[in-house]
Amino acid sequence: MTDASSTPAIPVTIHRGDYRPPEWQVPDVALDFALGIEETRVSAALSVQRTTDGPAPLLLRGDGLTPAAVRVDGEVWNDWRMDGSDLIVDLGERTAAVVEIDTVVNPAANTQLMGLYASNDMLCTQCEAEGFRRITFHPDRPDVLSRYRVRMAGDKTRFPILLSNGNCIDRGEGDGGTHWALWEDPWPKPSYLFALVAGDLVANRDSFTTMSGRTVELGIWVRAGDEDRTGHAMQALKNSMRWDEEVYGREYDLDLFNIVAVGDFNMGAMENKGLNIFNTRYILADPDTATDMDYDGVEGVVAHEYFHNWSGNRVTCRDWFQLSLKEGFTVYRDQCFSADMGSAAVKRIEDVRLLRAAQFPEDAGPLAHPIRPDSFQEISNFYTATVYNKGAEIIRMMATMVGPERFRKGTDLYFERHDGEAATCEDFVRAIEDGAGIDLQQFRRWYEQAGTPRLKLSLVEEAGQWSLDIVQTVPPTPGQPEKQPMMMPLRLAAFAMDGSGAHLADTLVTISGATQRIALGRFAVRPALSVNRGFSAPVIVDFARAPGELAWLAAHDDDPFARYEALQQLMLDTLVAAVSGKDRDPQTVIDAVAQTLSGRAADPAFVAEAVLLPSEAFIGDQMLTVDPDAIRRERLALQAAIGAALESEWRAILDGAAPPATDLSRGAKGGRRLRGVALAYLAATGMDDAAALAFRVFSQADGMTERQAALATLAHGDSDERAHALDIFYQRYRDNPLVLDKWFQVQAWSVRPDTVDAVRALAQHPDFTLTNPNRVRALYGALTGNQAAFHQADGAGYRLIADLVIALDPKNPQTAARMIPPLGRWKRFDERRQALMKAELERILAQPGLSRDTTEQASKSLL
Ligand code: 0A1
Ligand code: ZN
Repeated sequence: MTDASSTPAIPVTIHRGDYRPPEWQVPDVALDFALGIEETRVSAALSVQRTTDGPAPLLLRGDGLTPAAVRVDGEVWNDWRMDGSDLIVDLGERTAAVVEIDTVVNPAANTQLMGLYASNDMLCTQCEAEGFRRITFHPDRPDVLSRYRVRMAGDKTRFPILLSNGNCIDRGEGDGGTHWALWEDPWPKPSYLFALVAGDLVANRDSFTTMSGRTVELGIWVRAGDEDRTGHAMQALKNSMRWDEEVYGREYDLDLFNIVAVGDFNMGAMENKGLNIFNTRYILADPDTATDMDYDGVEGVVAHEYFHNWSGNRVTCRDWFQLSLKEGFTVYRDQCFSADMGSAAVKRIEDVRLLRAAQFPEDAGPLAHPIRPDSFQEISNFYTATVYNKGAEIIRMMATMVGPERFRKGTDLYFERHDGEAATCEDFVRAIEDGAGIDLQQFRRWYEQAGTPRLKLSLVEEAGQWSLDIVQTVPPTPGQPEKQPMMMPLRLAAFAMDGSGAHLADTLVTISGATQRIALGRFAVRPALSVNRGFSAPVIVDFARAPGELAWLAAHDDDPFARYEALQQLMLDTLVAAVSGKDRDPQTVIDAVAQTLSGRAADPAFVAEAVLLPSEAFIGDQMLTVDPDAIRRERLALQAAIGAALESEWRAILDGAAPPATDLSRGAKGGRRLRGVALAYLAATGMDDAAALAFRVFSQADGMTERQAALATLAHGDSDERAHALDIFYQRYRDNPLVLDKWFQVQAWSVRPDTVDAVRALAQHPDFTLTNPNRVRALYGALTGNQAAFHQADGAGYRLIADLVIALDPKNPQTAARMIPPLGRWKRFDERRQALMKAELERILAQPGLSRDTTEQASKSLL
C-alpha cells in the first residue's frame, strides 16, 4: 500500500480531444458519515457496472485520502493499488460489484475549502469541480451519474441540523448523545452535485406551489441571529421558481429545496441538488448592512443557482471542457431574470460593464481561452469570466438571432433530448439548430476561437445612399495564431441629425464575413449610426465618430443602451485624447452629462449609470501602452471638471431627501445610486465643504447604500472626516464579517497615493485573515482592481500581491491562483513595469511545492 501522494510537481495537461466514456458506471452510491469537526469517518458503498466488453480496472479518483479498508461484495479485497493519489481496484471478470471503501478526513484541517470542511463550527461540502474525491474514492467525473443515499450521524448538540440532497426519509437517536438522518435523492446526479451540511442552524421556512400544483418546502439555513436577513433571498427564490416555469416551462422536481449560507466559501454559491450552499454574502441582506448592489447580487445568485436545477443538474456536463454548457446558459438565464425583475436597460449596462472589465482583458491576455477550452491543468482555473460571461453572450446571440419563440423551441428540445444526461456544448447548439430552425455551422466558431472580435466600421456614400462597411478581425490568442470570421447578430439604426426625420429603424443583421457592406438608406448628410445596440454581439467596435455625433446619440437614440454607449464613448475619446497629451475640451462631455441629467426624474438608475466615467482599467484597454498615472490624473481631472461645471445639479440631487433605505423599489434604488454619483462628482472638485458634505451623508444615512457610498468618497481624500467615518464604521460593524469586508475594501479602492502602504498595513490588522476568501478578496482583490495603486511605479503593488499568493497558496490554492491574472497583463505596460511584473511571477513560480492551480496560472501568465 502506498501513501496518498500530494500534487505532482509537473502538472499534467488534460486535453478535450482525449475524452473517453467511463469504463464503469456507478448507478448507486451509499454514504455513511460519522461526523466530527476534526475527524469524520466515511464509509462509501459504490455499486459499479462495467460498460466495456472485456475486463477493465476500476479507477477511483482520490485526493489526499488513504483507503482504511476495501471490500468487494462484502468480502475484504486485496486486489487494489494506489496510482499516485488514485485508487485502482481490479475486479477481474466481474461486470458488476459493490465496492466498499472506508476513509477518514479532517474537516478542520481543510483550508482549501474543497471537499468536506469546517466553517464556523459547522460542517459543509464543496464538490465542484473535483472535491468529491477529497471525501471518498470515486470516478468523480460528471458523466458518472448515481442515485445517492446518505446516512449521517453526529453529536446532537454540535450538529442539531443534518442536511443532504433530496428528501430526508428517516431520522433517529444514537448512542452517546448522537443522532442521525437518512437522506435519499431520487435524481441521478454526478458527484460534483453531492452536498452535506451539519451544524447549529436556523431556517427561514416558506413554501412554493409549482405550476402542476405540487408543494415544495423551502428552507434558508443560517446561523441563529441571521434569519431576519434572509427575506430577500427567499423572495428571490420564489420569484426564480415562478420565472423558470413561465419563461422556460421548467418546474422544480423535489419536495424540498434547501439553501445553506456559509461564511467561508471560495466562490459565490453552489447548485448542489436540492441543497444549494451559498457564500453568506449572497444570502444575507438587510437595509442596514447591505447596499442595493448587494441586494441585486443576492437576487441574481439565488436565481443562478436555482436555474442550475435544469441547466446543470437535470442536464449536466459530459466533461469539464463543457463547463460553459451549464454556466454560460445559466448566466444568460439569470441575466434575463434580473432584467425582468428590475430595469432591463440598467441590467444590460451592468452586464456589459462586467464583461468589459473582466472578460475582455482575459481574452486579450496570456490566459485567453475559448468558452469551451481545449486543455487545462487545473479545472478550477477555468471558472472564468470567459466561460461564464462570454459564454452567456454566446447564448444571448443565438436567442437574438432566432427571437424568443424560436429560442424557446430550441431550449425545449434541448431539455427534452438531454434530460438525465451528461451533455456537450455541441448538443446544445444542435438542439437550437433543430428546435429554432437556424444554421449555426459557422456560429460554432464562438466555441472554438478565443479573443474578442473587432469590427472596424466606416460609412460610405454613393449618390445619397449610405452604407456601412464592416471589416471583422479576430486577434491571435495563445495557441491560436490564425482566426476565422465569426457569425453574429448586429442590431443597428441610423438617424439624420438635420431634423429631417430620415431614419433607419432598429434593424437586425447577421454578419458572418471578414468584410461586409450593409445598406442604410437615403440620407441627405452623413447619418448618426447607432450600432451594436443592446450590445447584440460581444465585440469591440472601432468606429471614429465626431464628438457632436456621439453627443447627439447620447441625447436622441431611442435605445437606452445605445444612449449609454454613446456617452461612454464620448467620455472615453475625451479621456484617451487627454492621456495621450492631446488637448481635448471637456465641454462636449459636460454638456452631454447635463443633458442626460435633465432626464433623471424619469429613470434615475439609468442616468446614474450613464453619467459615470469609464473605469481607469477600461481607459487603459484603449491604449497601446497603459499609463496608469496619466489615466488616474486625467480621469480625476475630468471628474472634477464635470463636478464643478454642474455643481448646482449635483447639489440639487443631494439636497432632496434620500429615499428610505427600506424602499427597494426601482425608483428608490435609482435615486440612491444617483446621489452616490453626485457626491463623488462634488468631492472630486476638492471644494471646501466636500468632506463635510460626504460626512453628513455618511452620518445621516439610514442604510448601507448611502453609508458605503459616502464612506468610499471620504476614503479617497485625507480629511479628518475620513478617519472619523472609518472609525465609526469599524466600531459599529466590527462583529459583522460581511460589513467589515466593506471597511477593508473601501480603503483598498482609494485613489490616495499611499493606498499600497495602507493595504500592507491592513493585512496586519487583527481582523484580517487569510483563511476567509471574502476577506482576502475585499482587501487584495480591491487592490488589483485599483489600477493606479496596483501598478504603482516602484512595483510595491505587484510585490504585495505576489507575497499574498505565496502565503495563501499552501492554504487555499484556488483563491491564491485567482489573484494571479492581474500580474499576467504585463504586456500592456511599459518596460519597467513589465520587468517588475514578470519578476514577481517568476518569484511565485520559484516557490517549492506550489499548487497545480497557481503553477498553471503563473506559468501561463509569463508566456
Ligand atoms: N457552479 C457554481 C460555481 C462554483 C464552482 C466551483 C466551486 O468550488 C469552490 C464553487 C462554486 C456556480 O456557477 O454558481
Ligand atoms: Zn453557475
